[in-house]
Amino acid sequence: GCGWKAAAHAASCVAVPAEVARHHEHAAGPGQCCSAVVQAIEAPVDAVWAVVRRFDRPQAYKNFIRSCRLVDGDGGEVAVGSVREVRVVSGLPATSSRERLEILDDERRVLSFRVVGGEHRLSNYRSVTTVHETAATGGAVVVESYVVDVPPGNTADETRTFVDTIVRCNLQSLARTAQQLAL
Ligand code: A9S
Repeated sequence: GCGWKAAAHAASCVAVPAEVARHHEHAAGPGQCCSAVVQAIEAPVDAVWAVVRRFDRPQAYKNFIRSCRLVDGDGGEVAVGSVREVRVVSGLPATSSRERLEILDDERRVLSFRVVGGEHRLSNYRSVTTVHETAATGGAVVVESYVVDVPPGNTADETRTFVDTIVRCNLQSLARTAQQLAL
């Protein structure tokens, strides 16, 4: 599967435990594609994780998201199984996305969600985000991998280019947000 390469890349900069790297090994089925993006961040790992872990506040760093609300929340408590509905800024081939929290591991700093609905072209999108400490510099490395259906009329390469661009923007914005937080 893919994603593994990015995890291996991260593992060469930081010590990524095998049980965390394993989360990035996606099996893309027929008609699907997957990829991963790695971002180094000059902020403490706790500051980065504090932003990433807020499943109810993706707009804190994802600039394509205009608003977010929890659906079926247990009084707003975020837990595995929580579903959020995000509204998207204009200019994208999308208006909304409904996403379910699959993994929230504060100890290993792993978050994963799955797209379960909405008005967009990324059916069955699932991503895994892990945050790692860089021992030498006191900074962090984030690895985000995903698998998604290739939309009708597009190629796997086009889909990866589109999604990689969004994920890279998100992680660059995450870097700025976490660095601000750490000041
Ligand atoms: O939100 C993420 O973590 C990652 C991605 C790739 C989100 C993509 C998106 O939310 C849009 C930005 C709206 C683009 C979805 C689900 C579909 C899009 O077309």
